Amino acid sequence: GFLENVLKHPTFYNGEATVKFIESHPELFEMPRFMNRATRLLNYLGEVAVNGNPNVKRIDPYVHFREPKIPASDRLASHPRGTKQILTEGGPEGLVKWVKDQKQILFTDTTFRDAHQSLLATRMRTLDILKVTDGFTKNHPEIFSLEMWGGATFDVSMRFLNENPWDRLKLIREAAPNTLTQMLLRGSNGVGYTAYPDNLIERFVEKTAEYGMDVFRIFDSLNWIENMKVSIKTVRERTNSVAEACICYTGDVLDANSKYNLQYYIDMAKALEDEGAHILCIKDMAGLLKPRAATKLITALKESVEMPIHLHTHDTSSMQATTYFHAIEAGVDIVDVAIASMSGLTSQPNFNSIVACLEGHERDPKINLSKLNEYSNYWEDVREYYYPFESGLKAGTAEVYDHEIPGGQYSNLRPQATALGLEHKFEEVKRNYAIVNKLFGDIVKVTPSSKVVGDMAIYMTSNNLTVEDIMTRGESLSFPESVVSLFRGDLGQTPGGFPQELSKIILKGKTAYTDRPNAHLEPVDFDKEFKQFQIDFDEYCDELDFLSYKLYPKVFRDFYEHWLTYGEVRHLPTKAFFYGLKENEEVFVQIGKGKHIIVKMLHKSEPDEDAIRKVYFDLNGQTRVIEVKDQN
Ligand code: 3PY
Ligand code: ZN
Repeated sequence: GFLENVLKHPTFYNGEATVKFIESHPELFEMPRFMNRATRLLNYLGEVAVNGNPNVKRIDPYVHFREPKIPASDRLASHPRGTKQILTEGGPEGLVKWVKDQKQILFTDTTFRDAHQSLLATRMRTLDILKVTDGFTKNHPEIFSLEMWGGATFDVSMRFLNENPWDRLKLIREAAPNTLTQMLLRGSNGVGYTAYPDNLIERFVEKTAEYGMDVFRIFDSLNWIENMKVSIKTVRERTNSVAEACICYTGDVLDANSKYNLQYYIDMAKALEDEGAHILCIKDMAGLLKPRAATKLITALKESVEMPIHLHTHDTSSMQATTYFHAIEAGVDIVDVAIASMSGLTSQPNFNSIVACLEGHERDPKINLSKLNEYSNYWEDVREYYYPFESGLKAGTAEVYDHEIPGGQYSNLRPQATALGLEHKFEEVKRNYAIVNKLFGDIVKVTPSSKVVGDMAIYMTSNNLTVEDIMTRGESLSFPESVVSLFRGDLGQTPGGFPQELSKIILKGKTAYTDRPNAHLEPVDFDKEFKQFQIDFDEYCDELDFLSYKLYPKVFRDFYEHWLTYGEVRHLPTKAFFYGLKENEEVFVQIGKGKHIIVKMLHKSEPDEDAIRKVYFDLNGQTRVIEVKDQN
């Protein structure tokens, strides 16, 4: 430890130590912290060696990992100019003007966020992203933005990856200084599943912008603009970033009987423009926008609003590249794609193939395809490390047009049903999902409203309930808490309101409210609560940790405790993080700028009478022993 270092130091030993001693020998402080960091990582590797990673439920001994090859780039060269410089120089208005002046189609790459959220349960680690961020943005400075934060990544990174989400933001920002960063923000629900106080949302937006966020894609899970206003206003008034406001696409705009008809979209687009949105996003979270519908919708929106239009979809039906071609020909400005090996099905359409097929088109983006393919190969090999989180979906489905389940939820729903013993009833869960949607009055379904519909569909399936059962004997049923909360008004209002008869049944005499959920929440007293926070945790926990804590108190606490014992596990290579080390396997771990450790696992002992195993490591040439209780 520290004292030992001091006592052994020759100056001290010879009796010459002064008050200045410690100040002039900072390495003595460095040393124990350095050792401590390494020890904590050994604690983690010891724990995984004995008990496994608690989130890896299924290990396939036959899976073979390949070493992902990082495409070549000039590490020392500076980044070519990109969209970030356009924003810095011209502000959001300058950027908007630039977008409108471009003839070629622009791309947002979702590989760092929605692609893995929709394919791999949001489990992509910062380390694997960072290995290619610098090179990718040097090789592809023409990309409009990188969607790399927000949505489910905020809580999943703490909950399952034991990583600080703010570190991810700062590190990607640093590695991509020429490209716009982009996040998904659920309006007044922030990056959570329920409404937060307005001043917490404001502070969250300000800090996120301050630490590197350029484009805020803001939506509401019921398309209720009231829930988006605070976010849009904060981005506009307190940051230099871009407010991109969404309309969540629902139903079929070709269906004249749907309440989500062309006029609905035009009205909402104009209303968002009036709120000050810089860019309009059509957020097709379930992949319902059919090719001919795209022509109709994009053409009408281009005529109705001045803002550039950004289209987001999921390829659940396998038809969405065609939708993009129609949208591109109708004048859409930007589309969302994922790198080939991380695209398709519940993820975004295939970036590489779309680039290839646009060759010679009047809106040809002229992107270096062979380089883009190298990145696809990198991600293909990285993806293998994440096999326990694959959804197992094999092909596109036309059923999505009936059930309208968002991409991210669709890949989760089967595992969720399986966990509840409903695997054999999965067809019924999907059917009930569509039935619940109708029952609730045909609502927008996206996080968190989609979760409520999913909860209700599972509840009906597991209890063998029909709509008639609910309408006739609903008084005696206890509905999922999320359903009661939706009908109370906690997620806001839906066009046309919730069906009244059902509302009475679900609320059982409680009254619903129709104003903003945030109006019912106590504002955060930042000065007072932050002081208490630092007392409860420690003085090194900063304002960003405080925001994590306010958004997810329990998740943050668990994450913090994990960190105390196991340290910065994000430094560990992904294979070691999920599967631990085999005997005599050695890993190189970069634990800071210019600092690394080399760890080899030597051996683990049999458990003793208290079920304790000793795990022997070689750490930079010295043998270290970690004791771990065997939980098996
Ligand atoms: C999220 O809110 O995380 C989404 O991806 C919604 O589509
Ligand atoms: Zn999405």
